[in-house]
Amino acid sequence: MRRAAAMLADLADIGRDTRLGGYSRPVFGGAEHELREWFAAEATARGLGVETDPNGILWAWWGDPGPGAVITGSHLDSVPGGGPHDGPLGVVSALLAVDRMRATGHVPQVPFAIAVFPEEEGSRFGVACLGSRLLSGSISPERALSLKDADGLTAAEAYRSAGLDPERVGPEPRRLGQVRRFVELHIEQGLGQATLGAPVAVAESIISHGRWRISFRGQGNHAGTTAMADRTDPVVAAARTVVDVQVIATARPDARATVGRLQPVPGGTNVIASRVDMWLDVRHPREEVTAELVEAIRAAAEGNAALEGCSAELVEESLSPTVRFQPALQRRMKELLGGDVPTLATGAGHDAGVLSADVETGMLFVRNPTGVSHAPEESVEDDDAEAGVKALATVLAELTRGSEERQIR
Ligand code: HGY
Ligand code: MN
Ligand code: MN
Repeated sequence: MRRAAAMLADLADIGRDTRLGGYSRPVFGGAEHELREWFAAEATARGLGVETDPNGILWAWWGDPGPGAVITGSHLDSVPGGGPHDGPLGVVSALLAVDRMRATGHVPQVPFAIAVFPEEEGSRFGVACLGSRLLSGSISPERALSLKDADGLTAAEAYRSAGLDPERVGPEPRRLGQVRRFVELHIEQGLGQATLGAPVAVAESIISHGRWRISFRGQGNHAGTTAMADRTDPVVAAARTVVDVQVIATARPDARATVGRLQPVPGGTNVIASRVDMWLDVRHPREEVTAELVEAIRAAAEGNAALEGCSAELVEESLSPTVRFQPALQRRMKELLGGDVPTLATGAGHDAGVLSADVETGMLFVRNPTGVSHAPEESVEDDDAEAGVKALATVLAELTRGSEERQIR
């Protein structure tokens, strides 16, 4: 039986970012396309029937599609300079779980597929979980297709370049209606399991989180001929706001707020910027607190802009409510894996979170020894990855036994 570490090693050179370190695998870019091809080949080699739906989601069916389906899988796109496991560990584990189930002679008694969702990170077009949001109708095709990447290319053009018809992008209620349960395996993005000494954990919830763009506008000018008193410099307003973001979030228990991306325009060393775009990521277990934090940051941005004679505009780009995974499914997974498997809340969003509004969803986490993620240093111990595959195979075998209807309440 192949080990997860060996299969992950097959992907080690795809999308490696020599400038940032780690991996940069934007959706529908060369590297992610190569990974999608790799997945299709691995699934086909296992006799799974592979199809790409109009939203660019890959489905690898073991048997025929149909109602009451059990799905597993994750994503292959990454953040810029991300780690090797965020996404691919769930896809690799799903393929190897099929091998384990087959090795025991198990044949799913209900429709079963591995799904690979595009643009989970939202790193190219700014909206997290774009594929699962399109599938479930939680983003309109019009808005999705008009999203632009850093080069000004629209998602519609990216879909077209990936050989997909933008006209067909949109909600697929019939396809989604066929899915009964979705269990996603993912590296834990935090130190919960390392602290507990648990190689595998069951997800309990995802905290609410969203992304906002704040645009500060001032007057571009010459760095050498403009006296300090005569400037309306949006970079100064943005810089003050970045510090305010930290102060506001630090003052609120369990709050997280981040500015990881900030773009002065035009971005010349000897040029006072005319505009700064900065992106805000805010998260809290309670949605209403996330909203309060954003309002406080909006007020700070407007105040900082006014001090510099600039303007500030805050626009929401994506928002995800707090998700509580299906309690009965959590209980069943814990029973199957030995009751001492912990349940953990997470601060990271996932496609399983988006689909939880329509499908019974659950997640399995694999221990992250350093807790670091969205960075090249992300790692998983080989034996923990194996424990994850084994746990996923155990859960999926049970959910596809067909007789499990009686046991999950
Ligand atoms: O940003 C997140 O929470 C996830 O990694 N996409
Ligand atoms: Mn992920
Ligand atoms: Mn991620």
